[in-house]
Amino acid sequence: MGPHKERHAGNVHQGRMMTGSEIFVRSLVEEGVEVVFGYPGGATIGIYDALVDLTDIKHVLVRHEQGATHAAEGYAKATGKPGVVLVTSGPGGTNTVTGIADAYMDSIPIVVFTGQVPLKLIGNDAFQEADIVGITRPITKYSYLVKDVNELARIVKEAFYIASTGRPGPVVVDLPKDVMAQRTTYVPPKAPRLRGYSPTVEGNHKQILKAAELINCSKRPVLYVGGGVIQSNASGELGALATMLGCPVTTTLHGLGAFPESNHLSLGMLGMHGSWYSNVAVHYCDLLIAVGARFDDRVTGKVEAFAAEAKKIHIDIDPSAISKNVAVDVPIVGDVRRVLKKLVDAVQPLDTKDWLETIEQWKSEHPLRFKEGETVRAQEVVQKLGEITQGDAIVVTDVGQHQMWAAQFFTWKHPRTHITSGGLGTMGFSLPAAMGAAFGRSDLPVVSISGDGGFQMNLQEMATIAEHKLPIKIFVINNGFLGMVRQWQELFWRRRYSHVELFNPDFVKLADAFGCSALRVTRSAEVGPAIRQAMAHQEGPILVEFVVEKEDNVYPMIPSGQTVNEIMDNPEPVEREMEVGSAANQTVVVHKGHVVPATVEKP
Ligand SMILES: Cc1ncc(C[n+]2csc(CCOP(=O)(O)OP(=O)(O)O)c2C)c(N)n1
Ligand SMILES: [Mg+2]
Repeated sequence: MGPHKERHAGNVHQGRMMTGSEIFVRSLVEEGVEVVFGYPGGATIGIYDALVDLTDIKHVLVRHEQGATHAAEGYAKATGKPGVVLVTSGPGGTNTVTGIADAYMDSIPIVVFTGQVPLKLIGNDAFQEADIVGITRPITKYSYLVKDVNELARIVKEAFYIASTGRPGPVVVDLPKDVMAQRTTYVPPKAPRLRGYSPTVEGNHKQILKAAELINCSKRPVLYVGGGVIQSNASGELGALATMLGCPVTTTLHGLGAFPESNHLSLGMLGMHGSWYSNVAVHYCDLLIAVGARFDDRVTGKVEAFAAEAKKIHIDIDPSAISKNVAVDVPIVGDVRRVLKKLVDAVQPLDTKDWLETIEQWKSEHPLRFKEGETVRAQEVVQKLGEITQGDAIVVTDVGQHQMWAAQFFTWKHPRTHITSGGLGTMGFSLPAAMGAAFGRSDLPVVSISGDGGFQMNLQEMATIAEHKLPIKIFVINNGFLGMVRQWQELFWRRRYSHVELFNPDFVKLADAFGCSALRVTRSAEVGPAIRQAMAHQEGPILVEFVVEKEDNVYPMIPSGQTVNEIMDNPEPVEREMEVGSAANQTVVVHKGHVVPATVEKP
């Protein structure tokens, strides 16, 4: 029984005969579900009937099932609780596939309930039949086809348990129409005990001691932090370890927010579009402590060359993530938070003064940068948003150049405030995911940032957002291009642009049609005032279209599959005064793109 056992699902009570649909709804209430993102149809009409009298759970009628899955993901990321989706059979199910794959790649706990044709019709090419369990098998953590109403309550409980424990992920539960119409008595299910599934949460003591030994003799350590730190609510423990060691911290795209970027130990994001100094620091570190991260290829580039000389510790809840891409010296399987807690007790403060000075020097010589002019640049939109909100906002980005600029130029401060599609890179993610986040959290403003391309992939959810008067700030970064693809064509395909220029609608008029306030920004001077106006707007959503430089590029960039030696830094000059401190004698020679720090002895 969950914490909500005192709650009742409408007029449904234990003891009497109930339909599968009533048991289903009751089970959701028992799980403490607050919001369901759904879309009805023939196969789920009985379930929708059971929702009519339900007051404990809010059902949000999305405008497309893909929107429902991304909304569930946004809700889960912002709250830490599983997101719930309810769709009909056939096309209802297939429309959820992208969102399920997205949740699988980014380890997001969602439970997707799909209607199904009656059991006896399965396999008959029945109307609106699709084998959703088969279709989603490679992209789910687990899936169920419910064949007996007496198993329904147990299966729902297990589905939530599997989605949200261990390495989280999506679970699909397929609900045949006839099973949902059968009657039985509701028996509260016991706590799940599943053969072959018991995630290791406590890290192995000996391994933790081995890791501590490596840490205690390191001179140039780097903490490489992924989304697992946020998923396990371990930011406090991470901060304690970094501070105690004086160890610089770099995060992946999904790790943003796990460690405050205002801290001098922060290196910001690493990887293909990470900061110059984070990638160089990882290259020259003598110890890499990977925490809740998976050595994704967008982070490592050419794996053999990634922190090649460094000892490596890898802490992760998922044993299959260990040494999958990069072999490590000390693996620790367990819940990141519990492991970090023990590790803090086993290590000693390090003398990293020289290492941090070298890094400061790199930061001053190769900062993330852009030049402001008369026209608008996406970087400045994000940077001003960070300044105006002081980092106190949930920012949900889409996929493309604007996503990378947001990662780079917003000063990330809190966990669960950066939400994006990282693993799958799903355009169209931001708007529905922001909607899900806004249903889950009202303590912080929610800002959706999309490109002009991705925004058009799920813009139907504008209707849902307007209907519920969600005060989401919808920023559309309009560069008139599928910018990220254009950048690759410019840099690696001799600027032969192929189908990347966009013919766009009038975004302001479009917002108006949905009953959403809107404004357009075309000059740099208007950026700050427009953001302030949007942040102050409380009566429902507001869309701001930022018409930005058409052909701007994201830098630094390590081309796909290459090494830090091939890093392309921003051609724009460094304008800031160089800080001259005790590290003044250290020079970093960048020569034909090769990085040679003169004073760091090679490990
Ligand atoms: C569903 C989907 N289709 C195609 C892509 C490939 N893709 C990655 S970024 C990108 C361009 C995105 O353009 P836009 O939304 O305008 O953002 P910008 O890069 O211009 O900021 C494309 C087409 C993708 N990631 N997702
Ligand atoms: Mg664009």
